[in-house]
Amino acid sequence: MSLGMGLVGPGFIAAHHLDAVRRLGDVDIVGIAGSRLESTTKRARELNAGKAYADYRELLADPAVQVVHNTTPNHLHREVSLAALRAGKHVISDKPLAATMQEARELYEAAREANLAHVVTFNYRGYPLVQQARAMVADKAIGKPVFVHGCYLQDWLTDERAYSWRLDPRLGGASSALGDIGSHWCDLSEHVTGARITAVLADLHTVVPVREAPDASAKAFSGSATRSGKRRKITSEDLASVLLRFDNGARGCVTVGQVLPGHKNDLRLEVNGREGSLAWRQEQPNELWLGHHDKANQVLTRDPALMEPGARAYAHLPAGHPEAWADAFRNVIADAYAWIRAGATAKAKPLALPTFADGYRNSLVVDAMLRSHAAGGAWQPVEDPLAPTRPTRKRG
Ligand code: SOE
Repeated sequence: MSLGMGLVGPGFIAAHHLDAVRRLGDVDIVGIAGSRLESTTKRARELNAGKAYADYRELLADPAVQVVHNTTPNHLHREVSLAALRAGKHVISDKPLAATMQEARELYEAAREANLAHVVTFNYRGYPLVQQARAMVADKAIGKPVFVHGCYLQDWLTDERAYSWRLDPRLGGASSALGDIGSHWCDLSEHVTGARITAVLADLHTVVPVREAPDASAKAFSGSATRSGKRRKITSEDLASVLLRFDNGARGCVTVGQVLPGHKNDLRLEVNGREGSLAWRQEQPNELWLGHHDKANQVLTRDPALMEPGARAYAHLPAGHPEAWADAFRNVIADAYAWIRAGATAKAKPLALPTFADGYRNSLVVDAMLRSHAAGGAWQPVEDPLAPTRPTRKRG
């Protein structure tokens, strides 16, 4: 039986959500909702996306919609996702889960009570070789991880005439680069290692402190926006360097920036263990580097025949037929719908699928980074107020 989906927030990423569900073959695109009926109608036509709703509440009231994809700007995530859960809809939300840690917590708590699927699109988990790396670390193929490092670098905000709503704290949240892309790296590092970031020391910087505001809201990767001549002061970070400590004792570091010429979507993750290393690069996603101390290093090219069974399920083409971003995105969406069809119980959740719990956890990590920088670059713990408290041992 087909499931009906509706999407709220028809911006840059919306087309990829629709593309992913189309590729599943058993999901009906019922319609989309935006902020203005006229532009939403135009967009619905462009995307061949069914009805245009004047308001997201109308979409939520439509019984044909069982799954809501929330691709609104960050400041609307809470409102739309909460309303969708309350309307009994499964929710697939764009990352970060919400604009603040408090809102993310509220969403996570609401999702936990709801018996509905709750997914946050940390889509880089959907790459077959990311799953291969995760399986190899879990199988102890590289021994105990001791160092987890990498970067997420982009250049689409290099020009001071480039602008995005992400830079406005009222729309994007207090953090810009960390919330937008650092969040992906942190999620990926925890997913691949199975370890949790427990403390951070962050140095944040705004390389471009004044930008020319656009006439209309600019899209990510769109280059310089249309000229308006209006200057706008930027307070959120476009560059960050962070030291990390993980709960398994591993140390780490990550650099994140969106004003770094030449780097398009350069996410890299390396894990060094006591017995070996592995490294993966988003822009070369069909290769996994395996490092050794006592023999020659290797490169595992994505080949279903050579991969761990769990990871193989994420590879759809034979070796030599590259799979990339849209395929990984589709894998996450496919897992989301598989979970919905399996009843959305905790037990039925596909291992690789990121939920609101992961989104909330991620917001705690980014929040600790902001606190660390505000404290002048001091170590800050990543505290989870919802974690069950351990019974305190009596002395004596
Ligand atoms: C812009 O930086 C952006 O589109 C992010 O918002 C996405 O999450 C990332 O996958 C690619 O870059």
